[in-house]
Amino acid sequence: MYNKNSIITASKDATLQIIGQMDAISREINLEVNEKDLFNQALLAVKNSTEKLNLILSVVGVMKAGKSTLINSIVGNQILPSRSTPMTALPTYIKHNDNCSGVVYHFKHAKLFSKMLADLHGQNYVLTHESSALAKRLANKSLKLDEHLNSLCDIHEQLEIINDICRINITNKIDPKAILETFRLDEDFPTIETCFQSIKELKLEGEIGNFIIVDTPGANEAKLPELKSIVDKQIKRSSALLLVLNYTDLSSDADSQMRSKIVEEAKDYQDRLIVAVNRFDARDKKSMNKTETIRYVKEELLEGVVLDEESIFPVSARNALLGGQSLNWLALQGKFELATLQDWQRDFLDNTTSGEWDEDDEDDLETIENIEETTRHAKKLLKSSRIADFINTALNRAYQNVGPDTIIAALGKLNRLLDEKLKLTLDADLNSASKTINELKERVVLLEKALINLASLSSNIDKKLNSWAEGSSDLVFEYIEEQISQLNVSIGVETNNESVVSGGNKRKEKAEKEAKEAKEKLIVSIETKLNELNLGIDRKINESILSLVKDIKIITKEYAVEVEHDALSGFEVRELALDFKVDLEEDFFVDNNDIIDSKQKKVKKPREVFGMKLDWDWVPEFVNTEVTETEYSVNRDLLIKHAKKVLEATSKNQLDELINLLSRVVAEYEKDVRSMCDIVRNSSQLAIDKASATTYEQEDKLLFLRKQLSELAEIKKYSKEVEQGLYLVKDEL
Ligand SMILES: Nc1nc2c(ncn2[C@@H]2O[C@H](COP(=O)(O)OP(=O)(O)O)[C@@H](O)[C@H]2O)c(=O)[nH]1
Ligand SMILES: [Mg+2]
Repeated sequence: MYNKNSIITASKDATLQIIGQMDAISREINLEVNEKDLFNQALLAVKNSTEKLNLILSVVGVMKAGKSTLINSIVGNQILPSRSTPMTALPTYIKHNDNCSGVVYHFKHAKLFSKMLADLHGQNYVLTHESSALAKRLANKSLKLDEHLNSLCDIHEQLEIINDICRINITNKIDPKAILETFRLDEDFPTIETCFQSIKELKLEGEIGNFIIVDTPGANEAKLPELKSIVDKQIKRSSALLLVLNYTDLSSDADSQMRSKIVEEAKDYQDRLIVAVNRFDARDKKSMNKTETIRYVKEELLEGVVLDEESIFPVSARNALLGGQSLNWLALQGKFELATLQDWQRDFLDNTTSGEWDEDDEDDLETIENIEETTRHAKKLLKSSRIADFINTALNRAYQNVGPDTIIAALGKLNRLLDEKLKLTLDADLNSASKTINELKERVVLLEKALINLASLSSNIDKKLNSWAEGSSDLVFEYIEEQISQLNVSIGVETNNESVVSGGNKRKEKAEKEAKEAKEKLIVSIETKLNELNLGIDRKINESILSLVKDIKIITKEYAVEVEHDALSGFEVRELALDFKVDLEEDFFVDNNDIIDSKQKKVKKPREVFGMKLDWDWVPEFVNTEVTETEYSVNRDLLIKHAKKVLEATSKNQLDELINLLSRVVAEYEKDVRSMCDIVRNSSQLAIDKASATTYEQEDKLLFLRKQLSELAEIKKYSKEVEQGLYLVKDEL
């Protein structure tokens, strides 16, 4: 045999332990600031209700459904004002206390509200309702609100003031945040403690925990969004719900809005939802009877909610209250006195006489005197209200289940927090952690590939430069050979051939003179051609160098772009690589001032090509001198051979110098390329190191998150077990 209380106590401890674990996990994961706040608030609320084992039965329903009246009838006293104008803005807590003979009110934030009241007074705030309690306080400069009160009259006055201050504060945007932050937990709301008549009569034994009924403003009553959110949060915190529907207006729009909200939240309440169909006294023969009403509510109005017919009660809160109060009064005071007749007593008398009670009527006055008759009426009214059935089954059940239900509700809420906040966030964290790792790993692979590419780029450039250096002297020779073999200079003296053959000495002399002049002309022409050739060599080498440089720049740039795009995004290599410059162009362009005009033939200015001097003095040797020939011509083969020989013999050093110079430039260029490559390599290495470090970090995080997730699964399993144990306790009751 197990003991109910010990199981509840153990479950309570287990639940608190779960709360502790969830709190610890929530600190370690990436909940957004806002989410974290909501989570902590929700967790704290569950913790509070579990620690105190508070069963919070929130009474919800549209304005004027009869919520306050129903609560009053449960308490057996007009503990709540039932107002004709919608005034309630905040939930009011009414706590059952077996040992309380009267009423005890406490409000934790009385000081804060006194200050707000004083502020309103300081601003000379003008109220539209001059008769309101707040207006009177402002007029009397009575600005202190009490933390504790014992008279219903004072309590109602303070509740009205607190509600009005909230409304004014929010409407006038004085400090709505302060209001929102004040009402976060159950203990923040004004609470009235009293002994619930109906519960006292149940004479229950062995229950653990507190039974608290909360009067909430109707869904259509707390119009300001800030107030609505306070009420919504309070309802979410409650461990059981009492939905009050209005029998006379069962299918109204406002009601249906409320109901769809209930349907939505029903999964949180399971067997902790009770429905009262109030104003059942308005039933006539044509309207739905009890059974039909219950069916209608279950099958039509609350379709989709897990709810048994035993949890739906057509009642008349007003008749219950009138009947109950009258019986109390008659038992304690004897009879109603005309001189001290209270409003509710008039209502009761009205009711007993079908609304025609008239104090000036002798007969009606007699009914007051007749205690037996009045008592009979009161009993009849109470009976017709069907409140006894409601209280006996519904409240009895709720009250006895304060302990288990509070913990079950807490567990339900914890499970929801677990699924909706912790697990979701953990899953997201886990996802992003493994995604980051994969991205980093991919990047490392790309970087390694980039480094391999860099090595091949480097050696490619090396090869290009070497082969260019090797080929450059051949290039010069080939060019000279090509140009000279195409040399076709023919300045003939052939026009004089006939006279040379037939003429005498004088003619011969003249012919020789002409031949000499022609030869000199030819030499000048050849020199001019050779000078052009010289320039051609310049250009040729320039072009060759430029295209080499361009080539190298292009492949280097391509490499840099590829590396940047694939592997180094976010690193600084890109700029360095793309800004990489070789200033070869200017050094190697031909200086136009160097061109020798053919008219300056006497000036044998040696041409310098990259430091190599080409002297054309030897040119005349290769012009034919035979005057008998038909034309003077150049022996090209000989010229080429000689040019090569001369170049090889006399200009070997200069050519070497040229190659040296080019090599130096190439080396210079290579140095630049290498330094760029070094930068790329270093940055790549840096990125790899960084990525690897981050990967380790992320892997640690991943491991941690996996552990947390499995812990959550354990908690969930554990809470299910606790819950099952509690249902066992409930079944035993
Ligand atoms: N006929 C009838 N009137 C009721 C009943 N319950 C409440 N009322 C009246 O309906 C009005 C609003 O009731 P109240 O409890 O303030 O509704 P609340 O806004 O839901 O709190 C009051 O005038 C009550 O007297 C009932 O069962 N039958
Ligand atoms: Mg009310």
